[in-house]
Amino acid sequence: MLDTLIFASQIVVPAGEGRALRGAEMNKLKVIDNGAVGIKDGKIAFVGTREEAADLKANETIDAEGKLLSPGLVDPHTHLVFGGSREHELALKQQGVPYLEILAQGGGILSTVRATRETTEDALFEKAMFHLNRCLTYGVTTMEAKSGYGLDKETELKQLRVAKKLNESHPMDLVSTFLGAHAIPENYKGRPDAFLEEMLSMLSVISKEGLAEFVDIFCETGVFSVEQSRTFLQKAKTAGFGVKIHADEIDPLGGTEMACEIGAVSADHLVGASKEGVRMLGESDTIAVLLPGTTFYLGKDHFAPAREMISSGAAVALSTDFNPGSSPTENIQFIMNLAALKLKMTPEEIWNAVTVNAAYAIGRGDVAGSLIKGRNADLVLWDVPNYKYVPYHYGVNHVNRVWKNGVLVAGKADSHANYTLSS
Ligand code: IZC
Ligand code: ZN
Repeated sequence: MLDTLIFASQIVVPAGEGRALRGAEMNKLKVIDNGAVGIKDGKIAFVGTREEAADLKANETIDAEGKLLSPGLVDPHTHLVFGGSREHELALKQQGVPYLEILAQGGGILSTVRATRETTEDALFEKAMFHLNRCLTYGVTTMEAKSGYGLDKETELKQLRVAKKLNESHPMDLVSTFLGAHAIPENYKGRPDAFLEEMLSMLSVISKEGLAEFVDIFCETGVFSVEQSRTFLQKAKTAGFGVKIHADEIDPLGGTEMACEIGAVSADHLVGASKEGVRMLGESDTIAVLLPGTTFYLGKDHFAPAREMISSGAAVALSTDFNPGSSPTENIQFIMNLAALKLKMTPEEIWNAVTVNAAYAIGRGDVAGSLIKGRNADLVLWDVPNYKYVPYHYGVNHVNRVWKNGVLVAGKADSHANYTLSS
């Protein structure tokens, strides 16, 4: 006897074969028309067609005729825990002041650092919880959360502890990344190497308290150079962490190549990745995490070369980059729209990029991002007739209901339950 059996007009079943999908594989997406998914004890217990499910019995049966069912989405790059907000910077942006100039003047990331230092752990927890709930309503059931708004030991640990507590108390699975190397704080101005040493000295306590799995760095003009980033990440790797990098987001410094050379789990942004960087991505296991929402919000016309990356054989994932400065949005569906319009990715590539590949980008490919018997029953029911519809109809939330580990966590059992979009 199953706990729940859900019938839907179409089911998205990304392959989860033990690694991320790369190159031309990304354009293949298994879908089951008129399918069914069974849940037992919080795990996927059945995936197949309506006919194959005919004899199955369940305590609860949901007939979602006209709707799409998919795995819970995975958002692999967010700056979830922060104090304050930066709406005052929008006017500066409109006047043409560049992102890195705002940072150089002590604003941007440093403005959020001041606010985060001033916010209590409890208040940070409540604020992040608010955003986390919103992410869930957009269909995300697993996501990454970075620190990086402390830039001192006390506040970095405060952020990481908030993420840990959220992971323990919220249905979302949160994967934690230490981004102490996010900017150079005022008291270390002109002494980036000394600051990086200070952040490295935190790794033992982070490791001991289980506060992060990954270490990340912002490799950018005026922040950390490629060589500083390489040394820093290599030390983090030696200390047992998986490593990630904010690379070639604004200026093309060559962080993409370095990420491939040191075996980073992911290299993120990559807007300015060189031809050589793109070629190397195609030959390495480093996953390219693209964040078109950030490029859009920074008002740039040039987006990451996703097509070249996929042609070179790279594995591409997509993410919101949710943060209070360069990408204030929890809406991963809008990122799917931008991936279609600005990165020219196909609907199949986009679905693989927000499920299986995003899961591998944060070390969760074995439990999330696919619909395979035995995996976590993380599911999204969509008010759309087919998978191509989500990247197409933009700016709204298409989610009807979300299940995490088999439990309904967003949407209501009766919300739009009988509503189907007529074709
Ligand atoms: O707060 O501006 N790029 N870090 C690197 C960010 C964007 C987040 C922010
Ligand atoms: Zn980021």
